[in-house]
Amino acid sequence: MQCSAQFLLSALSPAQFPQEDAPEIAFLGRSNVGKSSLLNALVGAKAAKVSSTPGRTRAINFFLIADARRAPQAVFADLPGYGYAKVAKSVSAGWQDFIDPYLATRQALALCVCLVDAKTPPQASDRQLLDWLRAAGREFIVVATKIDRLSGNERTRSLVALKRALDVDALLPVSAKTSYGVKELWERIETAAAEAAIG
Ligand SMILES: Nc1nc2c(ncn2[C@@H]2O[C@H](COP(=O)(O)OP(=O)(O)OP(=O)(O)O)[C@@H](O)[C@H]2O)c(=O)[nH]1
Ligand SMILES: [Mg+2]
Repeated sequence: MQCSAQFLLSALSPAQFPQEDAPEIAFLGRSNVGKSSLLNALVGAKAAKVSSTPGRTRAINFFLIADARRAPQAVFADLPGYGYAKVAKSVSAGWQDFIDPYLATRQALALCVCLVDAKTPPQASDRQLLDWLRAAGREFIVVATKIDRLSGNERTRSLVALKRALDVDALLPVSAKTSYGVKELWERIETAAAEAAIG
């Protein structure tokens, strides 16, 4: 998809969230899983900051996505990572203060893109997030990131183990490095955004 991404704002409290006038896509996952990188791969630009220091993204960063050819516009929300031991308590406290409320009440939220690392064994924190989203009735897609780091056999094994542990039927393998799976993810995002715009 030909599109442009424009940084909108960083929010650290619900009062700072932008107006809800376009379908929103949230990127969720543990620190360092590749949220910002995947967002950049989708828009084909370095919109979101990528860092080798886990826990760098502390606010919800909102980006306005404008498709050159087609409506609707969308907003991408890059959320802070969770579940990383080295991340300061102040960051995990942020989850209760503004990320839980965001996920629970945000009307514009059309799809949660949940990222899990293809090379890391299934994590309890990922399962907890998915169970939370299921209970909240949120639509989500689970993607396995950094798939370029695994060989064919490792890939298959890892995807089977992740699916079972996370109790999901489908898992989309992606790589921000090679763009593997990025087109399929765009299709899911466009469908969710279009449905939200209509409904
Ligand atoms: N090989 C490979 N490395 C990746 C890929 N995606 C991200 N990385 C690397 O993983 C690290 C973390 O990437 P980020 O995109 O900053 O991860 P994040 O989830 O946004 O991290 P936080 O904002 O700290 O929660 C960086 O060193 C990236 O270069 C990928 O598809 N393949
Ligand atoms: Mg990030």
